[in-house]
Amino acid sequence: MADSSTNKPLVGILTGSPNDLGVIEKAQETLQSLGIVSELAVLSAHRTPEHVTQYVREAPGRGVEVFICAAGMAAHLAGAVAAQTLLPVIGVPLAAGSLNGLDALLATVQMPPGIPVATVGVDGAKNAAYLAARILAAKHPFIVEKLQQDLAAQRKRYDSPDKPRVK
Ligand code: AIR
Repeated sequence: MADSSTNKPLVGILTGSPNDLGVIEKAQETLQSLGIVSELAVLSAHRTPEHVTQYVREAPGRGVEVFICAAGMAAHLAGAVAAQTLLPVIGVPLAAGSLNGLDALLATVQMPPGIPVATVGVDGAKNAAYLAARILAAKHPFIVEKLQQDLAAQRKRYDSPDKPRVK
């Protein structure tokens, strides 16, 4: 039997600074377009580490099954969360600071063996949401349906007869 969408936040989105919100809010919008409720909090691995720990401990009780963690510069938030949970963690390196995201990409993706962070591209908030949806789809059939509809809509945009692939 297909399950129905839920009002529980299945995804917990964290970001390291209020200045990141313009990028990471796209993850929340994308999840919403797929019928997935999420919650979004500004928490820093360096500036508010105790609050990160408290958040990771309490989020599953509200329904969170996947974390998306975004940060720029020395981006340790996703790793710090992955160190404290067995739930999947998706890292979004952000283009903040003079290195334009290369620093955050390496800090997020280069995790030690045994503590994985699934890392998307720099500023890849949308793909973080799609990856979270695909992870959740293994358990929630309503998300499979939403993803199939979304993919069909994407393909339609490229397969329209007035847009030939070869000119
Ligand atoms: N940051 C915040 N705490 C730890 C890290 N790595 C990141 C934020 C932001 C960047 O540092 O995610 O992208 C700069 O933060 P701010 O608040 O100075 O703009």
